[in-house]
Amino acid sequence: MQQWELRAAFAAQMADVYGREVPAYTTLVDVCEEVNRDVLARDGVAAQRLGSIRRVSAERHGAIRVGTPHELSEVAQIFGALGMHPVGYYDLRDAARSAVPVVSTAFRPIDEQELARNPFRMFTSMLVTDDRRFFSTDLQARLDAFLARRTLFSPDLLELAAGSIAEHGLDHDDAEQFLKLAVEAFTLSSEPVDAAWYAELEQVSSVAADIGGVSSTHINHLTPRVLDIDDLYARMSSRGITMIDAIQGPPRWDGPDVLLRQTSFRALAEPRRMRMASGEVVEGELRVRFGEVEARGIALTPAGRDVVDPLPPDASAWAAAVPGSERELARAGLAWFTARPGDVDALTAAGRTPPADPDALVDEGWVQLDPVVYEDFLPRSAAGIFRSNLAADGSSDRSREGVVRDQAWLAGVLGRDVHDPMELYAAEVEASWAGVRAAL
Ligand code: OOG
Ligand code: NI
Repeated sequence: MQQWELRAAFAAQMADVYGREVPAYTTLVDVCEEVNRDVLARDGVAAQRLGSIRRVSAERHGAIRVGTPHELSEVAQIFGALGMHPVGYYDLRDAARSAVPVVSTAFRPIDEQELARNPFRMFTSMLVTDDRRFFSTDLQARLDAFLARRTLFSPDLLELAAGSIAEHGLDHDDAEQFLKLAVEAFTLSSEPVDAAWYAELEQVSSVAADIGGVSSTHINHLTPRVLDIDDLYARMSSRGITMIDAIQGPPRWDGPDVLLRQTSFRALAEPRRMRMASGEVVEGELRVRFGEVEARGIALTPAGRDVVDPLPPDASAWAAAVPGSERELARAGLAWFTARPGDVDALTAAGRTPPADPDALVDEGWVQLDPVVYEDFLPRSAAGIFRSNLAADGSSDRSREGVVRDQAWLAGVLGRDVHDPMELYAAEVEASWAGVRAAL
């Protein structure tokens, strides 16, 4: 099996497990399909401007959380086996009012063809245990010791992953074994949770407890992609599912969809066995997982991000500051578009010659532009999504210094390049223009 086939199989098997574990996920996927069908019927070809309905219907992202740099590097190996590479660095420790003590990246395919085959991506967060705003030296020492004792991924799983990285895939038997072990590693464990330890970490943050309070990891959510997230939000609400109070990211407005809009709902409490101080194991429940849905738009350039990032999520503020059509966004250099040859034969037959200026090439019809879909995440939205599973805000001491973490640190931990999303978009756009110029 090639890496993309492994990736597609992993995503499908993970969805089976998660759908059984969190039944509201299945409802969400059903409602997404309804909305996508209706948008397709209403908007026709325009509905597929940002991806074929085949890709959009199959598209999912997952989220997982780990405790240590070592665990994160193992995650990189497992996803590397699926052709997913670390892209972007997100620091959620001060991204919003109630910060969470993690830094994150996303593992995803990076080239266009691989994305088209299967765009599965995994938002992956790591606990920062030495951040004094959250953890005292005493709590950090006990947390680090707890994390050092656990093993999330078996040697067999990691060895098979290394094989897939080296050989760009696995033979049939190894592939089956690899998928089985990988899916198991992210399935909710039935091991009893130490109630006192979990509660102590919960005082700091529910996210810290979810990561460091248990001896295994699990998928937190799986997110389908929808073509009209406002419609989805209304339909889920009318089915009696309480969504978080706002859609994260850009507002609904009259211009093209850009970046990423997301919303979520808290999952129901799930039964979890708890070990009490007396040693007795009782049936308890925890409420840490949730449902999330997203709508993807056009990727913005750094100049575009400078324009929209400071804006409030308000349609009139957007209309005043952001050009309202694809053509204007492209002309202003605010969003990424790939180029392909337009009516070259007709123009040539009419005795015309192509101008040098890229805008003139587009205006005269030599070149057609296609929007590049945003394949990444937004730290502010991610922090808002994290909030949706926080029972309480937790407590942190903002007067203390945070420990410095950045993309270079992450690359060191992973022993791999962490790709810069903007460089990936820029390279794709440049390659398309090189092709067009050759054709002209
Ligand atoms: C991740 C929260 C962020 C997204 O899509 O932005 C996220 C988590 O809850 O582990 O999933
Ligand atoms: Ni998510």
